[in-house]
Amino acid sequence: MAYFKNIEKIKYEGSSSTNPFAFKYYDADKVVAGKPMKEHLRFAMSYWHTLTGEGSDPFGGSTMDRPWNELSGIEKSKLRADLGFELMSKLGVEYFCFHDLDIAPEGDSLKEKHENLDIMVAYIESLMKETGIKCLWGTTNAFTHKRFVHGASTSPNADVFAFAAAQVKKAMEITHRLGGENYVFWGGREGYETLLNTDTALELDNLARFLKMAVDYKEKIGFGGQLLIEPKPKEPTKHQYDFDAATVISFLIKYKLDKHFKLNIEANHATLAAHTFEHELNVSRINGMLGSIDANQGDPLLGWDTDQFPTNIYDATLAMIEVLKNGGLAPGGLNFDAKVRRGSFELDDLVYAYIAGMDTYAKGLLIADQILSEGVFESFVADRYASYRSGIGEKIVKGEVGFEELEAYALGLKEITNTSGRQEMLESILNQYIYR
Ligand code: XLS
Ligand code: NI
Ligand code: NI
Repeated sequence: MAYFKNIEKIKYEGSSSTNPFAFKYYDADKVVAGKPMKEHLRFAMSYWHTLTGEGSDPFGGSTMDRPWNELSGIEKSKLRADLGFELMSKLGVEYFCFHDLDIAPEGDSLKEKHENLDIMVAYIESLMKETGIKCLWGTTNAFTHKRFVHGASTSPNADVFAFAAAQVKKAMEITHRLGGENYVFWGGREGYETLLNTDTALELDNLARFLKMAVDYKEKIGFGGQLLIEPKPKEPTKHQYDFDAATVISFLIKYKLDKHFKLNIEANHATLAAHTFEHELNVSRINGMLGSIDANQGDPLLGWDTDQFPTNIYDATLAMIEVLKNGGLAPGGLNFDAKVRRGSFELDDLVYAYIAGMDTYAKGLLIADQILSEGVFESFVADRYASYRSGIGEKIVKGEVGFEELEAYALGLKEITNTSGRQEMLESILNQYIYR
């Protein structure tokens, strides 16, 4: 059955098209920097925001007009899956990402939860076969249910730690069965509200113990997917342990887990951490840890994770520069961890939202490719650091001098001359690339 009745497969029509149901920049098979756009971007649908989000906020309930509104149980889950796969097929989105709780009803016990998952995994498997759509990553929802009120692997209650372990075990098994290319750990409620009731040292050790168990189990079942951690500084807890890329990387190194994980960077989480998105991508990339992206955007006037569809070309361009420099994202990809606004409650709004997000990143990719192939910024940067390629700078880089030699050198200096950073000139060149 078709739920998007009046919508055919969305096609690329070019930037002058006025058809709202067409791509203006995303041309899946167009070759850019040596490979088709779709291989650079590896777009994924977020199961939760797209299929289970209801549009509620702290002041009001559901607004979304969805064909499953009157249904419950497995029937509801199946309808959601059908609609999701129709949407992805029509958009040409080749991957999806999911939490265990998104695809099947929770049930009254862990056993029932597992059984519901098995039914839905078989169902989704058949839709994947029919459509050729693949799983980018799976994850676990260990934050919605009240048992996770104080966290999951960082809960003070060992029973909760055990329950979360059972949940991740199962979620990893089903991700493996669905051919998932990655498995994500977003902290959920792994953080704290007040030091007055918290043993942070034990909680962090437990978080590391939990991740080590996940690595061991992954190896045991032969799951070849990449493990990813998704940093976020706050929300739902005031202090999330996985604050930002730098914090997560040093945590992983401290607990000797760094060889087993990469990072899934979310744009809105970067801005909540008071960083730019490109900063978080850059920190991950230069440490060899950039694994995947949750592409969304926040609202500069609101201080929470609004998870909006990305429409800012400037940000997408700077992000795609990092992705290209990273040599791509695979086996990661670009997941739209984004939801339509509460007022955009019709099914067509989902289509408009994905078109907007996909076009934004496609345009970002095209601009980033031009920037990198012309090398303007790179040659500026290379010149700026020229002092480290000869003379005293070269000796510093090669480790040939220490404080004594540097003092002797500095004593001989007459005057130190700096050159301008030319920020405004560079920003103006960037605008030229974006607007030309
Ligand atoms: C929440 C996170 C979440 C993860 C998956 O803020 O972004 O959606 O991506 O658990
Ligand atoms: Ni996310
Ligand atoms: Ni988020």
